[in-house]
Amino acid sequence: MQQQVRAALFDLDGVLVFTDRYHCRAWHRLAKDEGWTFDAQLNDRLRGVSRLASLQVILEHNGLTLDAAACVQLADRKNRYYVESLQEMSTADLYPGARELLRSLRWRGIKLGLCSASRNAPEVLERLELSQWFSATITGADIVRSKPDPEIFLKGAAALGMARHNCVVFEDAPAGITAAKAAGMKCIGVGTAALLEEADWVVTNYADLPLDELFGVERQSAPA
Ligand code: B16
Ligand code: MG
Repeated sequence: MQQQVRAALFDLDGVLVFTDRYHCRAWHRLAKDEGWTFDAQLNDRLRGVSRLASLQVILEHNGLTLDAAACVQLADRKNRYYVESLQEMSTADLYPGARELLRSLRWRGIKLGLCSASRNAPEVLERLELSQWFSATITGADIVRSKPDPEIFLKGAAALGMARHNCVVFEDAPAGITAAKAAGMKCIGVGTAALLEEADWVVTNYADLPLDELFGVERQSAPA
């Protein structure tokens, strides 16, 4: 793998930043408005799932079926609640060691891409001053098929001018790992091994990653 890896494709929520608590709060507020049941366990099922698909999971859990126009309105309202909370987001929400990992990979000459289902990903990256590290950003707005479809990672690789076998994906959601494997890429699962069986490696602490072994030691210029 050492010779081949030239690019890393990062998921956002749960990999670089803990936006899940803000998503959870926004869904919870919408559920309260509407008199629906919503809890932390249900929120766990929404990791890496697109906005409208997340709404479907919540509706199903509540035994509800709504027409497409009503779903769009509800999803828009949840998004307004989420966007409001971006003001509160700070470096305290960063995954520990994430910024250091990005710096270290760039220092090794590894190209970086962001591949997140979140249409708000560019704003989150700006807010946390992470945009500078990424040469390409692909979001839910750029794809037709959500993870576990490989589309988002294939687009990320293409945007970086990389072949699939040159890319390694960092993902926290089982559907994202399935997507990475379907794209023909190596995958580092971020979280607990039991949930991320399909991943090639699993890590909880980025400081434990054997970077020389995985990415080589080549040094090139990186932003300050
Ligand atoms: P938005 P990721 C995902 O981010 C979140 O995990 C998921 O909870 C959210 O519903 C999805 O983005 C869409 O986000 O409503 O902002 O477009 O894990 O793919 O980085
Ligand atoms: Mg994620």
